[in-house]
Amino acid sequence: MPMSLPEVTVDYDVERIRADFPILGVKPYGKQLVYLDNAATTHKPRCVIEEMSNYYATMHSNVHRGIHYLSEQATAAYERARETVQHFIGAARREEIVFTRGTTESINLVASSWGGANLRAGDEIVLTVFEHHSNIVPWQLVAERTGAKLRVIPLESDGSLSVERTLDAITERTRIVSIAHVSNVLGCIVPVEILIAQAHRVGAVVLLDGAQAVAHCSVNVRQLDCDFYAFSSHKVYGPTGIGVLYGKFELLDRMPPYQGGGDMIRRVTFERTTYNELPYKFEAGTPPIAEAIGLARALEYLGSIGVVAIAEWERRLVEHCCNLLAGIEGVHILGPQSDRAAVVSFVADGVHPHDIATFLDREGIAIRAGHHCAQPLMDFFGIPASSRFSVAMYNTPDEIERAADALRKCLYVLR
Ligand code: 7TS
Repeated sequence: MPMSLPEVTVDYDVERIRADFPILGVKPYGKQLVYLDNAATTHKPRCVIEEMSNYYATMHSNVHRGIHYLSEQATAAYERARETVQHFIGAARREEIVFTRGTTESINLVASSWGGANLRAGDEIVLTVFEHHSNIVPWQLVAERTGAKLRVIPLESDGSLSVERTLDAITERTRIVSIAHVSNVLGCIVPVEILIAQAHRVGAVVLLDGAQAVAHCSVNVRQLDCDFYAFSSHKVYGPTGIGVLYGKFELLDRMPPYQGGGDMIRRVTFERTTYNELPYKFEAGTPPIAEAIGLARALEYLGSIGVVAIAEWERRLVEHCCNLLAGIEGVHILGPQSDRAAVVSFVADGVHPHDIATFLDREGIAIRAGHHCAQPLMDFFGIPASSRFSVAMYNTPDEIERAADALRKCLYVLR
């Protein structure tokens, strides 16, 4: 092994953390699992699984409607979950937290509701080349409806985002800047403060796609002063099927409903319907109750370990990974190596990313290969796909070494 181990944070007990995640005991093909597909979804600690199971066993009911014991218990737990999310991301008010199905729905909600009400022909929606498809297509849909245009901030040749070019793209025609806080392919942490200030200077609003950020860096929406923030529970150790849209109260309050149905109304007649107050105006139908409770438990768990400690641990894992991959002939890491959170994507001369992923899978190593729902970024690099290692709080230097060794073996066999 050519590289030295990364320095281990004194009080970061990764083995204790690993013991909290039952799935890490699964043995694919009889091998020890090495799970490096955390950018796709993270695993769930036992406390989240138990919290959801306990909810179904002891208090399940529909929320906000039944006047009975179970419904009151369920409603209280669901609303407590909202407050946990509020405090976790530093929102000023509980009404600013809307539960959605995930990042994708959160962005669609803003594009459709805010975009539909505020965008006009000639207005510009500013994005970057590395956006996930779920932060591109909703904007294309609303652009078609309104005549607004997408303006894409170009990347430097190494895949980095220059501050100058970013500031140049945000002009008096900009109505919204919608950008990933952390790229799911490059792992770059975007210096969003500068662009938020510039957007506000020209009277535009900012949506941050935090799908890849919340589990890996501390996020405080009030300090950031972003107008909207979107993230998914399943990428922060919580269940699938639920996500969050944070929006500033004044903005959400002025926006029209996104979907119609139960719970989002105040009074319905065939002539005219009036809408419920925030956040219920945006939560039509029976919400994902157990999932909200599971998400809150996941955030408490994340908070108990500490996002700063996790970020430091992951930074060392990623640095170790970059060093090991740089030592393998014909392997090229996508994007700059600095300011990178949890994600390392790469291509290898002469071997297709899918073949790499398949080979590693047989060694018990789960990675991702493909376009990562970022086809414009693949086009920018002139590649159809890439391989991706993405880490979480429970990964170890030893796992990174096993993955790098398996990659070396794979390239030797397949080249
Ligand atoms: N935005 C970013 C930056 C993402 O990485 C993802 C999912 C989404 C939005 C959509 O999140 P969802 O929970 O609504 O699906 N990214 C990935 C990925 O990189 N591999 O699988 C899913």
